[in-house]
Amino acid sequence: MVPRRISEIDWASWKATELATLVFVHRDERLLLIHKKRGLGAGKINGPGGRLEPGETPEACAVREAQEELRITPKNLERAGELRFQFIDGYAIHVHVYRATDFEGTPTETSEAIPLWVDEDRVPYEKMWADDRVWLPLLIAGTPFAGRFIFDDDVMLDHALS
Ligand code: 8OG
Repeated sequence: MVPRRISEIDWASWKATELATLVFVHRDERLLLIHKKRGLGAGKINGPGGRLEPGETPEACAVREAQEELRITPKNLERAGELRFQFIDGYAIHVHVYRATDFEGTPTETSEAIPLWVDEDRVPYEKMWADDRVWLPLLIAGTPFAGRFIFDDDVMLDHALS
């Protein structure tokens, strides 16, 4: 059966196809976002991030992805929350989300992303993944979160947040 509701999945035995990270630099009431040029979610606004390489820790992945996508090194990463996504085609991704208040380097456009600073109260949710408006306000407020989501392509069918 293809699950379309959160309650139809046994989350205790749920396994992700892939692990990934996101990192949001949050400084002076602004967030450093990216216009993503390629990969899953190309064309959307997001935070820098991507999938783990073999043997890599989530934190190391978050730093590497920010370096590759924006040429910056985020400093003093804090765990902000985690997100579990089940797509109805069977793909599943588990995302560890980090927040950083400092970074080294200058945000620079790369082949993967264009940097974008936004005011924390003007986040362009209409250009982001549908779930982001559920949990990004918690990251901005400094409240830990754990979210579970079911997607059909990029349409969010159901979610639960704790
Ligand atoms: O390697 P690639 O860049 O394609 O990895 C996918 C990235 O997209 C990874 O950083 C995790 C992130 N991502 C999802 N789903 C969602 C989502 O619903 N919201 C946000 N903000 N990011 C997501 O895979």
